[in-house]
Amino acid sequence: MKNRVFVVFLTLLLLCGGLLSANGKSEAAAGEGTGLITVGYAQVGAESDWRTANTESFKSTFVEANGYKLIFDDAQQKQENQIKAIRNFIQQDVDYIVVAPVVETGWETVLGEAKAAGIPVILSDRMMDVSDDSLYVAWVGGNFLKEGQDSVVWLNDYLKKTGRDKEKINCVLLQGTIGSSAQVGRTKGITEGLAKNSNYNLLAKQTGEFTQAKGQEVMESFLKAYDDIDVVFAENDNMAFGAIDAIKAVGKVPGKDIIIVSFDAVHEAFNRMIAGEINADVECNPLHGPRVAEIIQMLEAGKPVDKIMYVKEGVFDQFNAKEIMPTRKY
Ligand code: GYE
Repeated sequence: MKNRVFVVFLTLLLLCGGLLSANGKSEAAAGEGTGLITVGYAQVGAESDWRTANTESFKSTFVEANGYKLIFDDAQQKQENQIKAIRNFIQQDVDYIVVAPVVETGWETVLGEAKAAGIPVILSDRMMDVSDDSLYVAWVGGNFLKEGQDSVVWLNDYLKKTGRDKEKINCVLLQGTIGSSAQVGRTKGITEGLAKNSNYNLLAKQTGEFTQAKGQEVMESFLKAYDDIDVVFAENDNMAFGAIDAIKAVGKVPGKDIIIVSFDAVHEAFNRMIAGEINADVECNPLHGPRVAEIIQMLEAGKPVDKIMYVKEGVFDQFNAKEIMPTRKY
């Protein structure tokens, strides 16, 4: 009899446990029971080759075999979608929230909610501009201002090498998503760099939203408006690919009639440099998955982490692309 009562009691207890984990903190509870660390990643979208490589880096790092459960959200380049995703992660009581913010501003409220829920937020790739930096634990990404500055330094050297450093040089700029830190930093670096030399004339700048289609469209309008463009700065490779198509369509030769300086240095950009269509490419490394995992492991071990971590990046051009290409990982 006693045994029977005990068995019924045990069954009830197990049932209760099952019910509890089946409601409320559903997703995280699933992670909890398995000992996995649950990570919600609010990704920007799928606008570029860089972004695809970044997504792949997270998906291949945050796998069960490494002790993680990843909840991935693609915001389709919309901040409101990212805010929704973050709120979802909070509701699911994930262990960590990772955000690659579409734009820099407008995050205080939702990050405040994550903080109140006791969920650490890690920023990756793009930065946020928040008044209280205790709203996030750490940020890791590229130094966009330096990237912009490096692109003009490359152009200065190239024009000197090709004997054009005394010429008047007309430039156009295809910008990324306005208000994203990748755009803000690169635009600042480029425009300030150009302003240092009175030979440079920045004819126009406009956003191509970091996409190939929009990059092509904006370049077509630049080519209609100006018949004497010497240099295009494209704030990412996909817009440069679009610009190349636009330049070819008006019968000009990309890389020769018009110098193209781009950002990211993805695989296809190396092909284009080898073909002489892109003259130079400033590297931006998208492989942040392992970097964020390292931050999480430090936090799990109770160790302090650096608040801001810049990834070291280089500049490649049509002269060294062929030699460097085999060493590239994205
Ligand atoms: O340059 C671009 C992507 O934020 C650094 O976003 C990233 C940028 C990258 O769409 O290709």
